[in-house]
Amino acid sequence: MEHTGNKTENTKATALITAVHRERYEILVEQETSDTKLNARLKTGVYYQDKGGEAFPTVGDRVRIQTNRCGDALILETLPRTSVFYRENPTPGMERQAVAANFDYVFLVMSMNHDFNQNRLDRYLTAAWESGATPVVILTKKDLCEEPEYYVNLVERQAPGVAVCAVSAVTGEGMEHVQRYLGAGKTVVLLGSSGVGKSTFVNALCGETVMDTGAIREDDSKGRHTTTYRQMILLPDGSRVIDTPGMRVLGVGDAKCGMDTTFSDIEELAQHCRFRDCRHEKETGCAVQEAVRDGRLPERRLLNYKKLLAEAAHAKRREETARKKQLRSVERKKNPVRKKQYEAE
Ligand SMILES: Nc1nc2c(ncn2[C@@H]2O[C@H](COP(=O)(O)OP(=O)(O)OP(=O)(O)O)[C@@H](O)[C@H]2O)c(=O)[nH]1
Ligand SMILES: [Mg+2]
Repeated sequence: MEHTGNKTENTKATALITAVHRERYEILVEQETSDTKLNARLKTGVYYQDKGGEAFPTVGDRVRIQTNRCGDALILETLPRTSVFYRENPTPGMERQAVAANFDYVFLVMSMNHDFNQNRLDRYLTAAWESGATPVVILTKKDLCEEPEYYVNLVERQAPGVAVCAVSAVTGEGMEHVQRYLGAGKTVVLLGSSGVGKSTFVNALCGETVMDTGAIREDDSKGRHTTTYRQMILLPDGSRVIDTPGMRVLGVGDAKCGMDTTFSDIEELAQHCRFRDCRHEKETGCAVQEAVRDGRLPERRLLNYKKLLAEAAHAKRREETARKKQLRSVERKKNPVRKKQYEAE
């Protein structure tokens, strides 16, 4: 740690966020000899006055901290991210929040039972490409599935080029295929609905029970939200896995890049539409509708594309409004004259 030498003998360092609770963060201060686990809180003056929701630290973030002699740690700054997932802020008008950061791979976890859903896979893929990391589809519960190849083929056709691994975390079958995405310095984040087996998968990777798991409902395979907060688990081989609570609905955000990659087939067809601003409804010369008519493009896929596109546009508008509001609020706090003007407006 770098000694600042001031009166309170504070020291500054960088740390990794390993879990987020309501207002408490679990952090790991990486040091030459051994890593230290600490609890930390945000420096309110920095986060609540100057920065918006996006900058609030999340699991996987590297942060600059300050510690005092008692071992209390204050988070001063979130360092730039290489990849990140966001979700809409539950408070209307507030900027979106980061869910996980700085991962290399996104493991999209679906079980080969009632949970399997192609529209959800599109949504997950869009969010994964948008995050800046590489998606890998993990199909779980192979030991319970009579025809795993059926599901593998469906994913391969829907997401050409995306790796698919069919595994059983209970028997260990297929787990060896996952190893190529792990290793010292690698970070993966798991995404998937409650009950698909994310935590069981983490335990299998770890070789011991580090996460609680819970039984699913027999009739529809739905889980019971056993994992309640995001947590990073350090595997014996030096890789890091972020387990998340089951998210059935994951927003795609302003997902231009994610949409382009996930629906590259539709984007490619759209190049051949007669009108550049074709909405692929009833326009003459629409190459996308033509592909639906002659069976080259499943109608389900086009409908889902339009749905996610509309969602992305809505998210973009929402974000722009929230960002303007945040800017005004920062300016108001920093500039008392403007503050008076705002109050008068
Ligand atoms: N047979 C079998 N059961 C599995 C497998 N993976 C998970 N399960 C079971 O599925 C149920 C749900 O597993 P969890 O690991 O708790 O699921 P989760 O995705 O972490 O769920 P949340 O924490 O609620 O998001 C448990 O009863 C597990 O034992 C598998 O590969 N084979
Ligand atoms: Mg879990």
